[in-house]
Amino acid sequence: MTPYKLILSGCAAVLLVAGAPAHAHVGLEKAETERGKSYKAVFKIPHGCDGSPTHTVRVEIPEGFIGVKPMPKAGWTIKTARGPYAQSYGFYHGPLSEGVKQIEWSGGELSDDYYDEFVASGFIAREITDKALYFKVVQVCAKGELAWSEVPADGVDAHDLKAPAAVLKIAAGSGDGDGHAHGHGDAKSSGGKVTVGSLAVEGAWSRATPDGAKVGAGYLTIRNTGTAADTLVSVETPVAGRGEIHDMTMTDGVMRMRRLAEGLEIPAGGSVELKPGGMHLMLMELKQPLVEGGSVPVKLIFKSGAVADVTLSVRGLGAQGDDGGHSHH
Ligand SMILES: [Cu+2]
Repeated sequence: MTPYKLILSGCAAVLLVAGAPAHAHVGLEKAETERGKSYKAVFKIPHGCDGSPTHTVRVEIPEGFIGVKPMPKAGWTIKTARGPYAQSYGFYHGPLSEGVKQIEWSGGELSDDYYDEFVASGFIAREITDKALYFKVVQVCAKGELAWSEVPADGVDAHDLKAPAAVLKIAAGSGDGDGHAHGHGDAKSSGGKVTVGSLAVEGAWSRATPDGAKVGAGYLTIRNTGTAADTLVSVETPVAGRGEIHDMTMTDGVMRMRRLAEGLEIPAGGSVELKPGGMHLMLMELKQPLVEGGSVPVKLIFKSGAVADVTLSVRGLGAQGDDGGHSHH
């Protein structure tokens, strides 16, 4: 297949003419990402349709790219079409089962001599198993249109295609699926202690990280004054790509960390202390170093739906946790 050139002749007769000259393809600025991450899709439109200016750009959102929002663009009108997803996906604050499936920017005038970009942001669902997502893009011009819609069959190199869809490669990454349903409780904070329902979080701190470090840790104590157990299921923070709940164990004299995939249970009437050498919050893919004297906002999400917004105060590099901040009774 080659890009179709639509020629409107006379009243309504439409003629399809194959064989337009080879063109630079519509592509994505960042062509690879990971599951379980937000992704900004920047579509690069390199030219018009065989000399004719582009006035509409229409993008099909592939299954698995969820929570999608188009970026407004001066001089262009946005239209979106929403619909159900093939399945429900874990999203920040609860499962998501529908959303934007198509975006259309129209009413613009992009000369064939110019280059422009169209942007949509969203999230790559953790649940997908695809190695690539294909975005079919249609460019409608004053005269004719180009349909970038070819998806390579297994084993076919995308370079052999005449009008390939924009491709986003999905690296293995962090897609180990914890799509929990999250709800919000009413959290109260007072003097370093945060209570939400029958849960209380206190003594929250972190340790400064050396320049270039990719991970940080968080320590705190969670008390459950209720009559039912609850489980800390996930951790979110703006300073890191993702948060995990870890345990540390000594095996044959070697300290090992492991992710608590099922979360961390806080027994009814009991408490759990996260401290150096034991259980801890792990902040992965740090976006900035943690600086002594600073603070790190962290969202603790529990199975019951309770959400505690906690602040970790950052101590020095060598801090071991015995220098205050804990309340032992
Ligand atoms: Cu860890």
